[in-house]
Amino acid sequence: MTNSWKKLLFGVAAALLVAAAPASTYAAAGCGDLNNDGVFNASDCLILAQCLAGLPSCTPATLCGGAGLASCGDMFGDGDVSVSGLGADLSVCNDTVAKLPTTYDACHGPGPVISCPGGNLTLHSQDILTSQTWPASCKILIDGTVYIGDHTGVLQPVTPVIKIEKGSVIHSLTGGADPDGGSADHHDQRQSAGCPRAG
Ligand SMILES: [Ca+2]
Ligand SMILES: [Ca+2]
Repeated sequence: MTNSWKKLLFGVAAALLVAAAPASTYAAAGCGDLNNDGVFNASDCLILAQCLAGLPSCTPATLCGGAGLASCGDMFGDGDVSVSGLGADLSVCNDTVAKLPTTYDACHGPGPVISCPGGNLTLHSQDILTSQTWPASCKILIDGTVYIGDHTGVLQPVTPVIKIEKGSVIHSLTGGADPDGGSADHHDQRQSAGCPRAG
């Protein structure tokens, strides 16, 4: 068998594997679309309220098109859809329907805790494009101009939010390399300090 035939057969086999790949069991319901009708509105928030109240009309496993409550109902984006955690999700749901601002974009919660070896971290001039959490255990020195978001104003698919834990220490170095001096700036983006507001 020639190399070209081997390549051809391999290509056919690969195509068959792709064709045989199982389709997703559930169509992905959009963020907050608990009844999976293709629209996010107050009806979805009513379902969340029923779940929060523990009403039998809430059947978590059947929500979000059968994928389960957690797959589209975690509107605060903290991974918690327990009864005690649903209050934050319902708050974001109601605020989003009312077109009120929320701390985080719907279904996108606090970002990961930053790496802070030895408890000290120096941030030089940069754009922070994704959400992150600054822990109280980390002393942060800002040496330059740090933008939350793109400094040219380009909006990100998910609005970056810096969660600054209560008790955090942040210093700005005035003698930094950036000619503007040390500063923290937010460019039409959002910051949260202390406990995140749920909506
Ligand atoms: Ca819906
Ligand atoms: Ca949640």
